[in-house]
Amino acid sequence: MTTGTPTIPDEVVATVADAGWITVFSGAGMSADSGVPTFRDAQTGLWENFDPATIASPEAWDADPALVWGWYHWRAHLVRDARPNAGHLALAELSSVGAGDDERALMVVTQNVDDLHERAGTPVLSHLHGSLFAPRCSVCDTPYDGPDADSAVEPEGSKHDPRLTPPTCAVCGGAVRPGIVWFGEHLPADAWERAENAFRGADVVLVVGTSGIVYPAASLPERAAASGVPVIEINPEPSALTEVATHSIRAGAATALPALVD
Ligand code: BJW
Ligand code: ZN
Repeated sequence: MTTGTPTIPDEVVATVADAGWITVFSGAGMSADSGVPTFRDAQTGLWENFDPATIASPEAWDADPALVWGWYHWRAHLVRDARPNAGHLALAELSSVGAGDDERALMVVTQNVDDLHERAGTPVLSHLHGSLFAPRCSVCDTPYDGPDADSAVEPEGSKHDPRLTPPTCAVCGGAVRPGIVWFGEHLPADAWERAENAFRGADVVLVVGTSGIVYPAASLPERAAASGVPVIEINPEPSALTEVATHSIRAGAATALPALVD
């Protein structure tokens, strides 16, 4: 949780206020103030001995599907219990300004697999890395909407072992996998194309709460900056995208975004 109202330079406020097309590029820090651990800080509780970057891989799924399913099941419930924070709500407010007179477009391109932008009232144009709430068959790709995709089932032996056996596909009997893009997997072509278009048309890009180290996602704000689009970073810490940012606001999303919008 971050507190205090940050000072936003007048130039930044004016850039956002004057923009007809704002593209938001969000990462895990966007949801940190909702109590959702960031990707690289997610080793808490039962998961403290596991490396997220290792679990989020096709190799981990092949080696131990119950471990991977248990991890995403835990995270899906954590997100279900979380609520959008003041940063998500500020973006929803920003998207409604000018609505009806075609003056402003707000495009959200997110690396996040949660649904907190949507629950705040902002449609997400592109979920680059998939969703916690769209599991599918690992064999035939059929979407899975069975009873324990989204239920409150506790992991088996949850006191000591976070593993949970994945459900099986009703069509082919294959194991159901999370609808997530793992390291080494291609991003969905349609999500990527929508994201590229959102960056191509932007008057300003807001980079919120990302370490900026995962590609090809991080190349989107890099390319926007290279073509002269102002890039405003909101992150309490420096990131790999700081060097391409026109301005960096060193504050959390839940304090900086309301200050930027008001
Ligand atoms: C706050 C805050 C507050 C805290 N307010 N902020 C080029 C070079 C090198 C490597 C590659 C390359 N191109 C591709 C690769 C390989 C790889 C990659 O990028 N690796 C790097 C790690 C080196 N990329 C891939 O494999 C991608 N696929 C691909 O390239 O396909 C083509 C291909 C296929 C096959 C062969 C060859 C090419 C797929 C990437 C999929 C990423 N998936 C994950 C996991 C799934 C989702 C999940 O489980 O959650 O997505 S990884 C993980 O990182 C997750 C995130 O979406 C993503 C980004 O992380 P994010 O959001 O930035 O979170 P954190 O935790 O890193 O940072 C949080 C930030 O918030 C910090 O900066 C804090 O300071 C800040 N913060 N509190 C604001 N209150
Ligand atoms: Zn199947």
